[in-house]
Amino acid sequence: MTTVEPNIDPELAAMLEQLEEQEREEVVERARESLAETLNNLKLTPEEERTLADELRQLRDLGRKLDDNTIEIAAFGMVSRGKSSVLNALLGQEVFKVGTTHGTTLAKSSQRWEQATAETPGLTGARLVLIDTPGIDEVGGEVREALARDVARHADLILFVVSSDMQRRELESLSQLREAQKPIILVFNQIDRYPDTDRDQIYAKIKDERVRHLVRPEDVVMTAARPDPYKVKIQHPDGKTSLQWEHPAPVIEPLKKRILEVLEREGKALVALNTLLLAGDLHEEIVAHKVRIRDDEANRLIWNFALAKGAAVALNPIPVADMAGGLAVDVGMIVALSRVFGIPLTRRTAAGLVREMMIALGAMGVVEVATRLLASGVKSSLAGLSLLSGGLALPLTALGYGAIGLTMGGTAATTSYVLGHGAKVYLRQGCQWGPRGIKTVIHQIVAEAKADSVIDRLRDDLKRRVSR
Ligand SMILES: Nc1nc2c(ncn2[C@@H]2O[C@H](COP(=O)(O)OP(=O)(O)OP(=O)(O)O)[C@@H](O)[C@H]2O)c(=O)[nH]1
Ligand SMILES: [Mg+2]
Repeated sequence: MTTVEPNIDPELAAMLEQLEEQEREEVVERARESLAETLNNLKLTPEEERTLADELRQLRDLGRKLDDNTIEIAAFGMVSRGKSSVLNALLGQEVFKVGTTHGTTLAKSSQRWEQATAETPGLTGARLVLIDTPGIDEVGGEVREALARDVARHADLILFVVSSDMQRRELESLSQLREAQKPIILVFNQIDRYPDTDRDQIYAKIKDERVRHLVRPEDVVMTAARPDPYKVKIQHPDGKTSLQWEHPAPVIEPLKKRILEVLEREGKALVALNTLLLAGDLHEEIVAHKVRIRDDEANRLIWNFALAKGAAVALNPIPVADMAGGLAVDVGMIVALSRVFGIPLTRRTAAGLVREMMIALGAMGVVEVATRLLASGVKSSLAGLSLLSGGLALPLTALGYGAIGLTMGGTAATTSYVLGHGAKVYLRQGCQWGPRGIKTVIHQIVAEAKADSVIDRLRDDLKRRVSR
């Protein structure tokens, strides 16, 4: 195959290339607006804001990044390939720590790269930042993946540094980064260590075989960021000779040139698009988290209401079980639930919902719901219940008042549980029963409650509560 895929997603690349200067400004503007909108539309409770503080901070940082026109360039790769050295050479200063031992760089750190923007007219007003990262093989597996994700997520341009033909792990990690749709420049560093023919062979191999499907050939660049010093014999005028260390100048210009070319052409729009992508990810995370928080809160609320109602019935079975008082509890529960979902319902609407769900429970009937859910051990006491409704006094004494109370309490609690979860589905779907319809929703909740032995758990909790 001879086709060469561009460094970033082909559609994205084509779109970037077609953008006129003015349109690029518009992309930035759109990113800014969409970010502000995202933040405004989240409508979080103070509790949710606390739990989601980290994601929110990242979203706000993104806004700042857009305003400052910050472009993040991250060095990435295995240990001792010369990541820190490459960044230092670009800066023309020893800013990042360099060392012969593997794992010299232990954490992500950054430094502004001012000179580059001053030299490149197309980048005036941009704020370039170089980011150094630890070698990916130094940190443990999970940490490494998290780091790769983090770098891939935030960086606008990645310098993937290698110092010989690529290892399998380097190829894997390069393709992972590539999936994040970020432009990557592959830096073949330490070329001073190879004789010219070897160097050219390795370069050709990397470019033509290894990464052809991942990186454009013009984005594979050779450097010698920190060439080894060598000794030279100095001939003095008096005829004596001495040995001196010679430090060859680094070879870094081709890389610098390539970075600036990429950024000059695509920089602004890239940052804007990256911001949009990242904002989208963060937004999704926040919403998913919010849904989880709300779901937990709703489940807690339903359980407590169900128990409260169950306890009231258990302690005073006959009058409360006739439902009039019981329904008020269910209505209260649904009103409370609607607040959790930020769609407050009136008591009237909530009562309507209870009625609808009771009808959907239909032939099942309240007692039957409970019977279906009950473990066989407690069925005997329910048998007593049906006798009771038949007007026989005997089972009352035979079973004992407490057992009947508990059974009726369990039944009432289970009904509330089913109604609560039904209302939760309805509210979560924006006050709709959805395509499955109310009956299916309710019957599914009953089936799930059975699978989870909800009634047993409710009865256990109820027993504890009533006997306190
Ligand atoms: N000969 C030669 N040596 C280099 C070059 N670049 C870096 N080195 C040497 O390689 C070693 C590692 O360099 P670093 O820049 O610390 O490498 P790193 O990838 O940041 O390493 P970690 O932070 O440990 O992951 C040092 O001894 C450098 O002097 C180069 O272009 N040529
Ligand atoms: Mg380093």
